[in-house]
Amino acid sequence: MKVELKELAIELYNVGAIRTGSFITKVGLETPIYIDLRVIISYPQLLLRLSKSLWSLVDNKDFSHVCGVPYTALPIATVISTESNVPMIIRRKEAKSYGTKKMIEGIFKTGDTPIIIEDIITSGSSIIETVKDLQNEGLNVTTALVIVDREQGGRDNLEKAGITVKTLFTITQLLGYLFESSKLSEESFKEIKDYINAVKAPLKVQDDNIRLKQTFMARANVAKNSVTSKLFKLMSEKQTTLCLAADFTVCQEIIDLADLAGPHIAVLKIHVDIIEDFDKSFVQKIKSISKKYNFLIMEDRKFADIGQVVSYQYKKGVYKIAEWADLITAHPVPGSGILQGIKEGLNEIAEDRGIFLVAEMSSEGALTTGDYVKSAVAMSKNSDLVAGFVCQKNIFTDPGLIQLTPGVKLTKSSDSLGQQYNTPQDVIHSGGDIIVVGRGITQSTDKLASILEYKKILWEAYESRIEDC
Ligand code: S5P
Repeated sequence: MKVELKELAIELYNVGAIRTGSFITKVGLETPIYIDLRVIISYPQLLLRLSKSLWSLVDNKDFSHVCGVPYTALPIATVISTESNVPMIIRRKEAKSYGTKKMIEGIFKTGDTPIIIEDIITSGSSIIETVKDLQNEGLNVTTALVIVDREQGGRDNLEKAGITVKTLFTITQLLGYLFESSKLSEESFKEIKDYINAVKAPLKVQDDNIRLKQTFMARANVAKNSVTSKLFKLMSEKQTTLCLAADFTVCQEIIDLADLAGPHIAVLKIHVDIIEDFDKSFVQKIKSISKKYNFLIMEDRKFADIGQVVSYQYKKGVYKIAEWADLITAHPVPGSGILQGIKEGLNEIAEDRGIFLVAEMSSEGALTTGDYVKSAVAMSKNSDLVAGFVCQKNIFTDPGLIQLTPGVKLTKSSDSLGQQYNTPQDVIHSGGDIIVVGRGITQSTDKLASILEYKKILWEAYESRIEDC
């Protein structure tokens, strides 16, 4: 085995899967060794040898499935599956946004016992996430096979989570083989060894649910943006997570609804550009109702242009949104310039303002999936104006940001133009903090009764979420 491992290490080095020098990692740290096993799909014989060696690490091969962790380990899992005739399942990187929304592809049943295949472990978090999703489907996971252990605490984290880890190489062994076969000079061998020793401190696995466990009051203290903080506090005081979408086209109807709903809502959300009789007095009236009942006003403008134009759209034109809307929505699609444009639009505004980035949409077939969602979350990191995200599920961890979720009615349903509705309980448990309800209330014959009903159901779901977690 040792000879085979040494040969494999050399081969991996020769094909460029292991490189030495100076590299910057995903999280911005400098590293003298870089391992990227994606390249092995270009070398079928190496892929086969690696897969066979990995599979030989388990004596008792009594597993129901092999489950590859996307993407690098998928071809390895496929080879193991075809060579050993053990069926395969795949855990998706994100749930499908259409159809079944399932996380696991392939055929399986409750009680099945898959083994996980992964290329590299650092903190072990991607295996832990995979295990959680498999367990949610009733599968029983005990073992993971890994090609390289970076020796940064992943093994311990996984063992604490009840997963036995078998690895083909530790990074120290890999390095040793390369040194023995003169692929590394003594100097770089030493440098990399020192680096490995220095970074051996175990990494903690991030708890993606931390935000869901905390109360709004606690989160008010960690919010970077002052409107967000104010919003958390008023939600807590008024015991409401309700954002009412007053999508009326006549000013008076919005004003009447705001007066009726004011004591029970956290946010009144409008689309000012659908109003047919807009004038400045509307803004004054709605502002005074919001002060009287302590709720915030959101203009759901969904800005989406280059920074320069957005700064005009925000502060100029007929509506002068920057002057009165506590909160606005913006699409991340133009890139971070949109946040700068909005900031520019606030040059002469003294009040605090916040932006909700539309990371996911509720409508059927929305293109807001995958990397787009991740980039939207990443974009918020450098802006103190971002109050949170408009999204459908738990896509971020920062407890100081707010998840605003639209597409809500008492029963799961849809409209004829692509809107999709989930229930209040479902959206709160999917991470929703503020919940947007529009026609569920505005089309009701007794609006006040509806407002109170949504408010109560949503608040109870929030209380059960913080208790459950
Ligand atoms: O993805 C989204 C984002 C938003 S802000 N889906 C949405 O429906 N919205 C808004 O929420 C939409 O613009 C509308 O004002 C409200 C939903 O209204 P409803 O009548 O369907 O509840």
